[in-house]
Amino acid sequence: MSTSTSTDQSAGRPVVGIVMGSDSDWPVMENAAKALDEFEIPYEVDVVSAHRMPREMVAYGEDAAGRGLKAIIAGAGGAAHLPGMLASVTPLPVIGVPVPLKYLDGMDSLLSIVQMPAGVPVATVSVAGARNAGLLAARILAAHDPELLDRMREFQQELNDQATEKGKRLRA
Ligand code: RP5
Repeated sequence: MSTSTSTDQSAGRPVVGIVMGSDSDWPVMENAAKALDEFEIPYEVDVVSAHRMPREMVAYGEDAAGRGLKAIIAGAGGAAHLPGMLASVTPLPVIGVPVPLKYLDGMDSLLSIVQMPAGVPVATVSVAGARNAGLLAARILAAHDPELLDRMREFQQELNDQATEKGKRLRA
């Protein structure tokens, strides 16, 4: 896992932060990075553990908007407090990714992330749903970026075409 990187395709400053509680989360979280790569969205990657490095975690959340980030994707497993704690200290949209661990099939991670108190939203994707987290971040950015919006429409058309083709093959 690389830290504080932007994509190869884009030399721009990171606009999405991908953070996780441990480097052991990376096999799941790299799918968020791959989705952002597909849309040439610059991002940064880091380990920011809510429990093992709480002061750094608060600093990351507090500084994120000022550093130019527009959204944060946060993944964690088990007692997964990272997305919610980041959402409590940043005004940016936070997308939470429940990472499944050895026990409980990710239910512990999911429930830790999704059950946020009113006023502190986290957009929670499915267990191990880091690809959708990346795509959701792309949509958030696309709302203010007509070019990115067009690319998202193209992507949706590709999904449509692929599904249609699969139906055709089944019917043949
Ligand atoms: C969580 O504890 C991390 O997000 C990770 O999913 C889990 C286990 O971390 P390691 O013990 O593998 O570093 O905070």
